[in-house]
Amino acid sequence: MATNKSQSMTYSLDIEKIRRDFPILRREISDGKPLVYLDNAATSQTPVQVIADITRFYRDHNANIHRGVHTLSIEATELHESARRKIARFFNAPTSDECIFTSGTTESINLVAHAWGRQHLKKGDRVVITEIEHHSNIVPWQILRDEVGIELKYIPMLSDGTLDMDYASDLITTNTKLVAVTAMSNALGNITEISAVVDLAKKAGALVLLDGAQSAPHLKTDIQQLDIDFFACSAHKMLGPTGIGLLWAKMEHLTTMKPLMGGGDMILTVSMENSTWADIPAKFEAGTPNIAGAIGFGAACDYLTNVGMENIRNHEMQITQYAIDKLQRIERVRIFGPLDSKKRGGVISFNIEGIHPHDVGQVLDSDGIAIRTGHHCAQPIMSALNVPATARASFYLYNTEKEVDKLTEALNTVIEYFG
Ligand code: 7TS
Repeated sequence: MATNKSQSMTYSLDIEKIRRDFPILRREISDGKPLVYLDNAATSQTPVQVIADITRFYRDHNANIHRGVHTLSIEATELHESARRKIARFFNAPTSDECIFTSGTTESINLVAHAWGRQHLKKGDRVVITEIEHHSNIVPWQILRDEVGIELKYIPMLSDGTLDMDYASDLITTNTKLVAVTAMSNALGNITEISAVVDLAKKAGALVLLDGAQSAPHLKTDIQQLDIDFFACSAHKMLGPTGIGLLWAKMEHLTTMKPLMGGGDMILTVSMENSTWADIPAKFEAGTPNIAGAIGFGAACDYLTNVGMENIRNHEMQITQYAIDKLQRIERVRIFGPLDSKKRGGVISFNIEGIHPHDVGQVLDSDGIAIRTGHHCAQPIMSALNVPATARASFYLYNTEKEVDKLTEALNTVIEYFG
């Protein structure tokens, strides 16, 4: 699966071997066209190793966790908690107790906004986000603003989608309590200069939340090195199943946060009058969790570790640059975001002058090519670019230059077809 078995001088991954782990990549679409899956920023595909671990859980170990003395429950609990430890290791979290399972990035950010925000923020406190956020890192803060009266400010983007850091330094003042930013834009692919944001936040005494939904699958993430306070990501974008994600937070914050949901598994004692809370992380995980999902998330982390995050990043930079160079040669194509693949992940948003992105997406689908079109849940970016929507191709470890060739050939057909 891993390195040194190059198909060519330029690849550091054995892509054909990796592709064999993903049965869906053998699918055919629209009367026998091989699937070209370029919608990885929306969700990634799942390797057999992850599917096998989920299946094995249901076949051999299925039981509820943390509550049984019987063998299956003990096994299920151990598998669930061992997944938590794997995930902590993958992100270099100081302890797995700080890793809260959520349903995904959206729930993780909402948990911070409501469980931490309501507890610690008051009228007039400032929360700084950016113009390039996904809606899930905008809307929870707007809800909190309307409830509590916090000031919500946005770091604007420059014309290439990078953040205006001069503006940011004026915005991040001493009444700023939290800076919440995406590590990588899902609509443009830009990689945020996290250390610059963290420096400004620390100087102002503010905490930092990093939305890692797009970065975690593609860039090595070392939570301790990043020196942040909260980190959110989703398993389904990093080869894992849907409906499971991570909120990591420093223990000092988790200790002061009230639980958002009450119920089974999150209590120590319950009387008719009141209740006391279980230890962290259980305090934030009310109810029967997504046990199979957590196990699949752990298996996805194992898979990515075996391939090597640096190999994945190198492959994606190469394929993204190849795609940018080819797309630039098509006359009516406009690419958004930086043109240097070192400054972005494997996401390319583009438009073809005079043709609606939805039409582009539909014609590509008839060729078996899956891309996403629309506002990508990042409407402020669309407003800043003054476009209603873009077409977006997004790559992952199993995509090939041949697939990029198919994309550009199909785009030429789209242009011929619509004129
Ligand atoms: N943050 C970013 C940067 C994202 O790209 C997404 C999902 C989310 C948060 C929310 O993740 P979820 O797993 O909770 O839904 N992004 C996309 C996308 O670009 N296309 O579909 C989902």
